[in-house]
Amino acid sequence: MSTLRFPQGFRWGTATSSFQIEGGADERGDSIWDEFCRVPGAIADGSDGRVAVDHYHRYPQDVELMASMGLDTYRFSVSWPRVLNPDGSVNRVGMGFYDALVDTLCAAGIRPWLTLYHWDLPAWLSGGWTNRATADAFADYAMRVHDALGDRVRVWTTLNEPWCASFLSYAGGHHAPGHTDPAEAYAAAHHLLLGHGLAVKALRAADPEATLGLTLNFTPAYPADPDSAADVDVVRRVDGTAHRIFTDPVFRGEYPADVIADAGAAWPSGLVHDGDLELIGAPIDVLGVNYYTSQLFHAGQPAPQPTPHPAATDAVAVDRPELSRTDMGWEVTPDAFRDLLIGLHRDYTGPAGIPLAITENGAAIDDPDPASGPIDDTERIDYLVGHLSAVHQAIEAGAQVDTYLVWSLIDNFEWAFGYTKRFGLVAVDEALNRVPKASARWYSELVRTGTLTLPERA
Ligand code: IFM
Repeated sequence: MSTLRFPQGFRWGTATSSFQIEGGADERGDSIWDEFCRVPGAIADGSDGRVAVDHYHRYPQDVELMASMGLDTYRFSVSWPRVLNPDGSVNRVGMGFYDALVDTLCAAGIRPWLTLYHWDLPAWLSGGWTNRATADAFADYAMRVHDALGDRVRVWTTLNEPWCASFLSYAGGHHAPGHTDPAEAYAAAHHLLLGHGLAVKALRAADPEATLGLTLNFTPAYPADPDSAADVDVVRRVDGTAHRIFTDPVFRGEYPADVIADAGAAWPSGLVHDGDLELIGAPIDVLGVNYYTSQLFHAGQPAPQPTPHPAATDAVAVDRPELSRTDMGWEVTPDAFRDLLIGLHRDYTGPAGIPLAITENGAAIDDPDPASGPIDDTERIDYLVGHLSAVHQAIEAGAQVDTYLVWSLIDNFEWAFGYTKRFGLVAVDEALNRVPKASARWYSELVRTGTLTLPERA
C-alpha cells in the first residue's frame, strides 16, 4: 500500500461560512442573501438561511466535534449584519457570539481563521459593491471585528471568492443581488479589491504581526482544441475575468491590459482612482485557494443568457464524459489542481515569498438521509484522496502549501441550490442533530497521522 507523508507542521482543518450554517436570523440584520432568498425561484428548494443548521445556537457542539476529530484549524466567516447595526455601531450581542465562538475554539486548541466577507453583505448598504462607499464601510467593519477579536484571532482573510461576489452576482445573476449588468460586475470587482486593500492597510497598522490575506476561487480553463486560436482566445478571456483580474492587482499592482481592453464599454469610466492599485497591491501574508474543478471551453454560440463571463459571451463549456462528476455536476480533475498550485507559486506567491493555503476543497455527494443509517461516503473520500494527492505532488514540485481545509465541516445552505447539495463531513438530520459520516472518521485519521494512504491501483 503506498502512502504520502505531508510535511511536519502542515495544518489541517475545515471551513464554513456564516450565512450557510448559522441561522439565528432573528438576532441579526438582513443581508443581501436574505433578500435574494425571498425572490421567487432564486433558490432551488425555496429555502433560506434563517435557521440553516443552527450553528448560532449549537456552536459548542460543533467545536466539540472538530476537537474530537483532532482538527487544528477552523475557518469561519463573520456575518457583517450580525455584528454591526445600520448606523455603524457594534451589535454587542452579535459580536458576543463570535467572541464566545473564538474562546471556545481556543479552549479546544483549534486555531480560529477568520474570514471577514463571505457574501452576506448588509442589505442596508445602498448600491452594494457597485458603490465605492461600500469599500470604506468594509474597512471600518474589519476594524470593529479586529477590536473585538484581534487578541485571539491571528489569521484574517478579507474576502472569500470575490469573483462570485462580483461576476456571478452582478453579471451572471446567480447569486445575490441577482443582477445581470457587466458594468456593475466590473465595478463590484474593483470595489471588493479596494475594500480588501483598505482593510489590509488598517489591520496591518493596528496589528503588524497578524497574518493577512484573501481567498480566491480558481476554476482553471482549458481550450477544447489547443490548436484552435479561437478556443485559446476564449480561454484567455474567461481566465481574465475569473482569475487575473484579481491576482494581478493583488500581486502585481495592476489590472491586466487585455482584461480592460476586453471589457470595452462595460469598464466603468473613472472606476480606478489614483492610489487604489497601491492599496490593493500591498503585501499580504497568505493566498487562500479554493478549488473544486476545472473546465474546458470552445469558442462558439451559447444560448443567449446572462453570463458570469461578460468578456467571453462566446464561451461554450465542453463536457468530458470520461471524467466522473460530483453532485454539483462538476468534473473531478485533481491534476488541474496540482498544476494550478504549481503555477500560482511560480507566477504569483513564490516571487512574493508567501505560502498558499487551501482554504476550501471538497465534494458535494448525494449522500443518503442520515435517518437511513450510517453514511458511507466513499465517493467523497475518493475525491479528497485524489485532491490531497495533487497537493502533495505540488509540494514535491516546490509549491509552498502549508494548510488544507475541507469544505465543509457540515452539510449546509449551498446558496442558489438551497439544502439540495451536501458538502459536509458531518450530516444534519431533521432534528438538526449532527451525524458524522465515514469521511469525518477518515479525515480524523489523516489529520492524526499526517499520512495519506493511496488506494491500490488495479
Ligand atoms: O459553498 C460554497 C462556498 O460558500 C464558497 N466556495 C464554494 C462552496 C461550494 O460551492
